[in-house]
Amino acid sequence: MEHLVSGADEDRLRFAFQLYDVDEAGTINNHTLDRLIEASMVENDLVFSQEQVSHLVKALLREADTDKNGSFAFEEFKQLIEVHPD
Ligand SMILES: [Ca+2]
Repeated sequence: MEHLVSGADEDRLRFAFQLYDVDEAGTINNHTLDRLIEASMVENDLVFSQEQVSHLVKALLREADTDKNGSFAFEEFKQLIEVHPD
């Protein structure tokens, strides 16, 4: 399976990434990802416990943190969004 991101989508992704890259370190850490997931759940009227969110974040990190440094670089973030387009 090949996932292609159009130029517009990539721009949107980069914008979203920069929004969450609050310390402008070029990476999104697991705490930021916690908040990101909670926010997207509220948008979708889902209620998960803190523990469930934390499990989900760990699972996402396992899946997409390809260099295993505990945070998402843009390329890793992009891969994550392509795998989970919602
Ligand atoms: Ca990483």
